[in-house]
Amino acid sequence: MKIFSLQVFGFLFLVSVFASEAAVRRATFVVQETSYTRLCDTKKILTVNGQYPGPTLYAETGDTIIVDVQNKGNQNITLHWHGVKQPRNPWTDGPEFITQCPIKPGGRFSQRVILSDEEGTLWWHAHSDWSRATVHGAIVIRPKQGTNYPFPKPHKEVPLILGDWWKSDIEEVLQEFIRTGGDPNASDALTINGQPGDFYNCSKQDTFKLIVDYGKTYMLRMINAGMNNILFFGIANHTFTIVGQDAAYVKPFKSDYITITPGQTLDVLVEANQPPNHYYMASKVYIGAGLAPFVRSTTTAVLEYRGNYTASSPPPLPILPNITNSTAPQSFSANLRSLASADHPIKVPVNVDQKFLFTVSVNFVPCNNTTDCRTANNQRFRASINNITFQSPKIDILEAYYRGINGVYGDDFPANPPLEFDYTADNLSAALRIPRNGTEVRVIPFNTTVELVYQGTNLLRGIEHPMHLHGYSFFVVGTGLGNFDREEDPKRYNLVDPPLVNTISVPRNGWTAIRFTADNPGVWLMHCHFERHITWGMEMTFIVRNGKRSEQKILSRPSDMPPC
Ligand SMILES: *[C@@H]1O[C@H](CO)[C@@H](O)[C@H](O)[C@H]1NC(C)=O
Ligand SMILES: *[C@@H]1O[C@H](CO)[C@@H](O)[C@H](O)[C@H]1NC(C)=O
Ligand SMILES: *[C@@H]1O[C@H](CO)[C@@H](O)[C@H](O)[C@H]1NC(C)=O
Ligand SMILES: *[C@@H]1O[C@H](CO)[C@@H](O)[C@H](O)[C@H]1NC(C)=O
Ligand SMILES: *[C@@H]1O[C@H](CO)[C@@H](O)[C@H](O)[C@H]1NC(C)=O
Ligand SMILES: *[C@@H]1O[C@H](CO)[C@@H](O)[C@H](O)[C@H]1NC(C)=O
Ligand SMILES: *[C@@H]1O[C@H](CO)[C@@H](O)[C@H](O)[C@H]1NC(C)=O
Ligand SMILES: *[C@@H]1O[C@H](CO)[C@@H](O)[C@H](O)[C@H]1NC(C)=O
Ligand SMILES: *[C@@H]1O[C@H](CO)[C@@H](O)[C@H](O)[C@H]1NC(C)=O
Ligand SMILES: *[C@@H]1O[C@H](CO)[C@@H](O)[C@H](O)[C@H]1NC(C)=O
Ligand SMILES: *[C@@H]1O[C@H](CO)[C@@H](O)[C@H](O)[C@H]1NC(C)=O
Ligand SMILES: *[C@@H]1O[C@H](CO)[C@@H](O)[C@H](O)[C@H]1NC(C)=O
Ligand SMILES: [Cu+2]
Repeated sequence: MKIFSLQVFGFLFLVSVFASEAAVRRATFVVQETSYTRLCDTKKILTVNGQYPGPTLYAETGDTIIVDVQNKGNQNITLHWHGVKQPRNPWTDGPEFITQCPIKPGGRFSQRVILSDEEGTLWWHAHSDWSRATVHGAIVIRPKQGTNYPFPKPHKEVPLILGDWWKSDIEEVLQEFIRTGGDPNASDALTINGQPGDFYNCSKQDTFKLIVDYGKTYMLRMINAGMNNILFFGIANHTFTIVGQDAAYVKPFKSDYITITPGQTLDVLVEANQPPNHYYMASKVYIGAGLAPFVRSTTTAVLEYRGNYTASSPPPLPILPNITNSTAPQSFSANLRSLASADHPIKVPVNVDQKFLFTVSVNFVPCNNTTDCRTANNQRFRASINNITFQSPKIDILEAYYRGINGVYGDDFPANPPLEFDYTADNLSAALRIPRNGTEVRVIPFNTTVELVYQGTNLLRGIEHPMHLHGYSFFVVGTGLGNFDREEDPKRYNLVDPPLVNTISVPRNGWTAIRFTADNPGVWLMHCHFERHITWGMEMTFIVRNGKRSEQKILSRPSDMPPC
C-alpha cells in the first residue's frame, strides 16, 4: 500500500491506495460567494473554494474521486462532472431536477465521480440555472501508472479554460433574459484561465502567461467553459498537434487554429520551436450565421520563452478564421478521428437495435406583454427537440423513476419528428414554429445499440447546436448538410475510426449521426450546451433500464441525496 497526497486549494488530503487497484481520491468543494475584480469592477461571484476558474481535480484512469460538496453560498446549486460516464451511478451526475434536487444553502452532498475508460481532459461545472458561468474547473485524467500517453510525454501539461465574464450579476442576466423572451446579453469579455487579457486595461497585469523552454513540448488541456459561443483559439507562429478530445485519444493532426464548442475539451501539443519571444495566444467567437449578440473582442494570454532577449512589443497575434467562416469549424472537426490503435481499441456499434431521429430547433411562441416581449411582434424564443420544449419537473426524474412516483414525467418522447417537413428549407411556415411543452423521457432497454441522428432545422434560424449526452461517450459516425437521407447517408458512415465524444456540434441546417451502446443504466440528460438554448428548453432525458444481472443495475441510492 502506498500513500500519496492530493492538494486542492490549500487542503491537503492523504489518500491510501493499493497499487493494483484504482485509487479513491477525495476533495472538498466549498461553494461560496467570493469577491472578485475583473474589468475594473469588483463584485461577488459564486465560486468553488474561492477560485475562478475553480480547482482542478487530478486523477488517473479508472480512479474514483469523492467530492464533498458544501453549499455555503446563498442559492441552490448542483455540480456535474462533464464527460464522466459514472457507470451505474446517475445519483451524483448533477443536473438539477433530472438526477437530483438542488443542494440548498447550508446543505452538502458527497458526490462520487466514478471514472472508467476516460483518459485526457474533462471538466466539472454547476448544472443549475446559469451558475456555471463562474462555477467550473478542469478534471485532468492521466494514464494509470505503468501505462503511457500514445505520444511522447509532454514536458508540461497546462489546463487552459476558455470562459465568459459578465460585469453584471449572472443571475440578473438570466432573469432579464427569461423575462424579456429575447436573446441574453452578451458577456463583456471572453477569458483565458479567468483573465480577459492584454486588450483590457484592467486585466493586463494579470494576463495568463505560459513560460516555456525552447525545444520542449507542452500539452494544453483546452476546455470551452463559455456559455453561449463556439470559439476559435490559436497561438501566433505556432502549430498545434491535436491528440485528444473529450478524454479519448484521436489520430494526431496538425492545425494552426482550433475550434471548440461549449462543453468540449481538446488536448493539444505545442512545441516551443520558434525564435524566443513573447507570442499571443488568443481566442474569439465563431458566430457563423448566428444572430444572437456576442462579444466581439479577443481574449489573450501569452506564451513566453524563457531566456534573455528583447521581446517584440506588442507580441504577434495569431491569425484566426473569420468569425462568419463556417468552413473553418467544419474542416477542423473533420480531422478528428479515434486513435483506434491496438492499445486504444474502439467498439463501434455495427448493428443498430433502435434508430432515433431528433430535430433540434429554435422556436417562437406568441406572448402578450409588450413590456416583456422585447423580441419583435410579441414573440418569445423557445427551443425544442422533436418539437417538445422541456419543462423542468418539481422533483427529479431519477427519484421518480427509482421510487415509481407517477405524474413527474411521461415516457412518450418521440423516436422521430412528430411531423415530417423539409427541415432545412428557407421560409418554413410560421405555423410549424410553435412547439409544445413536455417532460417526456425516452426509455431504452439495457444494452440496446442506439443510432441517434440530430437534424438541425431552419424553423426560426438555423444555427449549430453543441449537443451533449450525460452518462455516455458516443461515436460520431456521420455528418452532413441539408436533410438526413435514411437511404443514402448511412452508406457513407465512418464505422472504422469515428471520434468518441460526449459533445458534438450539429452543423447549421445539417445533421449528425451518433451511435452508442446503452450499457449504462440510469437517467441521463441530453441537451444543447449553449446555455441560452437550454433555458429555452432544448433538453430531453433518456432512461436506460437495468440489465438482468446485479452488475447491470443502478447502484443503490446514496443516503445523503439532497432533499427536494
Ligand atoms: C443588458 O444590456 C442592456 C443594453 O446594453 C442593458 O441596458 C441592461 O442593463 C443589461 N442587463 C444586465 C442584466 O446587465
Ligand atoms: C487603456 O489605457 C490606455 C493608456 O492608459 C488608454 O489610452 C486607453 O483609452 C484605455 N482603454 C480603455 C478601453 O480604457
Ligand atoms: C511570426 O510569423 C509572422 C508571419 O509568418 C512573421 O512575419 C513574424 O516574423 C513571426 N514572428 C516571430 C517573432 O517569429
Ligand atoms: C542579457 O543579455 C545582455 C546582452 O547580451 C547582457 O548585457 C545581460 O547581462 C544579460 N542579462 C542576463 C540576466 O543574463
Ligand atoms: C469576414 O467575412 C465577411 C463576409 O465574407 C466579410 O464581410 C468580413 O469583412 C470578414 N471579416 C474579416 C475580419 O475578414
Ligand atoms: C475559412 O477558414 C478556412 C480555414 O482557416 C480557410 O482555409 C478558408 O480560406 C476560409 N474561408 C474564407 C471564405 O475566408
Ligand atoms: C393575447 O391577448 C389577446 C387579447 O386579450 C388574446 O385574444 C390572445 O389570445 C392572447 N394571446 C396569447 C398568446 O396569449
Ligand atoms: C407585463 O410586464 C410588466 C413588466 O414586467 C408587468 O409589470 C406586467 O404585470 C405584465 N403584464 C401582464 C399582463 O403580464
Ligand atoms: C409542434 O406542435 C405544435 C402543437 O402540437 C404544432 O402546432 C406544430 O405544428 C408542431 N410543429 C412541428 C414542427 O412539429
Ligand atoms: C409552456 O410552458 C411555459 C412556461 O414554462 C408557459 O409559459 C406556457 O404557457 C406553456 N405553454 C403551453 C402551450 O402550455
Ligand atoms: C450486449 O448484447 C450483446 C449482443 O447484442 C452481447 O454480446 C453482450 O454480451 C451484451 N452485453 C451485456 C453486458 O449484456
Ligand atoms: C431551491 O430548491 C428547492 C427544491 O429543492 C426549491 O423548492 C426552491 O424553490 C429552490 N429555491 C430557489 C430560489 O430556486
Ligand atoms: Cu443549441
